[in-house]
Amino acid sequence: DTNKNDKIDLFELENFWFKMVKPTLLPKSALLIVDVQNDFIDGTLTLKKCPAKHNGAEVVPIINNIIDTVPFETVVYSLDWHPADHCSFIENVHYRKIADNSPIKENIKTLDSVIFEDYPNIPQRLWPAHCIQGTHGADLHPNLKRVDPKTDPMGRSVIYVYKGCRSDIDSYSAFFDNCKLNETSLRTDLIKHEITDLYICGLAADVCVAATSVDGLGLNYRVVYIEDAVRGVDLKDIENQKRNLINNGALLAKSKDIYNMV
Ligand code: VGL
Ligand code: ZN
Repeated sequence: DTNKNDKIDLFELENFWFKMVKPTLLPKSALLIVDVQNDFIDGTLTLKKCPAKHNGAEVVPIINNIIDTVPFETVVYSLDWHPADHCSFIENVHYRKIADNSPIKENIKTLDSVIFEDYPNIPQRLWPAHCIQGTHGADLHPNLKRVDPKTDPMGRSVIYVYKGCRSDIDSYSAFFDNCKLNETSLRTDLIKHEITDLYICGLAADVCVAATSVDGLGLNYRVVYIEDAVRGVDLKDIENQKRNLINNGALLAKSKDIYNMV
């Protein structure tokens, strides 16, 4: 009878949808949590002391709530991961020669930009020593939820990406160093999971979140910037970077709306 046929059709449609159509046609989304590390929250580069006076800890419950409620395909944790002699540390500025064309040559202060004489010959902003490999300051914030792919009820995969690991060049983006000479493992890992869409949040909005978003757009990912799940260094820079992202095709969203998008 027709009733039975309807049931069979529905079963087959469902199978067809989940096994064939969804994997080939529908986007796959990753949550990309940028640098939610102790040093940016209550450590050496605490955002509380930067011009915007933001409290980085505020993103932790917001991101945890996203993790708890939204069925992303993959969750990515990026980590700023510097050797102790890293070129971005104000403490190390005298280890390297300042170039003649450096915008600032003496009385160099934290947050100033300098050009060093040798490679890579681009302005390097100087920060207090932070996120030194293996230290407590480089750990993810203790309250940030770590998705475990073995036990995750939503079956999500997890990617960790480490950046800024070489002493002679900085890396704000989780994809490339600041000269775009070297690439991290991130793009390869996203390809493995067939990710098309990136939902980006974390620290700092106008530095690593912005750089990662711009590079994601450049690699043809669809990028959603989760406005209430970021905190940054400088209010003007945060606004300028946001505008730049919109001009480059990013979407802005609030965390409460993400559930309906993934
Ligand atoms: C960052 C400054 C220096 C960031 C990293 O994660 O936004 N900011 N290194
Ligand atoms: Zn850094």
